[in-house]
Amino acid sequence: MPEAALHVGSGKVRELYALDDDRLLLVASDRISTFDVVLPTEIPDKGRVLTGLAAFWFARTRDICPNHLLSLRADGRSTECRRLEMLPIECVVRGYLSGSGWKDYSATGTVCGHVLPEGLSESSQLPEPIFTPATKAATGHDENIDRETAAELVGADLFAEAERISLALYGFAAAHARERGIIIADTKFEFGLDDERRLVLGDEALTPDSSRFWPADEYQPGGAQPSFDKQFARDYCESLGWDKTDPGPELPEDVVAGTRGRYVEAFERLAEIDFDAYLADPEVVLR
Ligand code: PZK
Repeated sequence: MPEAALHVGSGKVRELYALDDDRLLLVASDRISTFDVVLPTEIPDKGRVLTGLAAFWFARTRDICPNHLLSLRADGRSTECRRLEMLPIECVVRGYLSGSGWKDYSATGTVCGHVLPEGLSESSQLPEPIFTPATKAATGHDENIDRETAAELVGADLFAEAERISLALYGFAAAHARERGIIIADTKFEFGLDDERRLVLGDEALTPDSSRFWPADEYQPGGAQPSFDKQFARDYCESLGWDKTDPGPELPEDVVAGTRGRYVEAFERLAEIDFDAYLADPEVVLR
């Protein structure tokens, strides 16, 4: 655990500490959530996979956008990062219709003000990726907002830049992943401003916790898609008839092992680095 660092925040599965005035430590735990509930059983190394994958993307997208990464700690799950002034919007990009995007399209034919073609199905690929900002709602459930509302929240210039950069990041990562058998259906970016008011990518980006990863070889639009990483855990939870309220069920060891294997597989396919090499020296993802 971090020495002499003040705890400044908790996510469902991550913790945030202040190292000093300018630097934060983001620590990814091995906790997993399904159906919005954090389960009592951890997935060994899940936090290391997510930390390593996010650092891999940060290293490879520096030309598209600067990011908050300062260094990776030897534990493989902790990222030292620049403290930013975070924007009050979530920058979501969708290449496929799923989740709230599918829900909104089904009801209105639009998502965040984007008028979409008629006749799309659940999980359909969109004609082109769309930027669908959301607010960080206090309930924990983000709320989709239209472009005008988002532009009022951050200003028209920053909105336009966040949209352009988000679409560029998604386009790069989705193409890279698709060539390696993974569909990144959608993803959420969080940006902040540095002391010179430049837009900087923060948080954890392009991981299975901040995105929907689907196995490309099983892709079949017209219904929900299996999750690349969480499907074993979801199927097990569904098989119990659990009502999806807290507390969730303990996972048996075969489900834990299978789930861990899927996280490691996503890391190895995308980064093209052995996960054992990452554990031995996390900085391999930055080279
Ligand atoms: C920041 N969060 C969300 C993430 C949590 C909470 N570079 C930054 N500068 C300032 N603030 C943040 C970041 C980042 N990243 C991120 N909240 C504030 C969050 C993880 C765990 F508890």
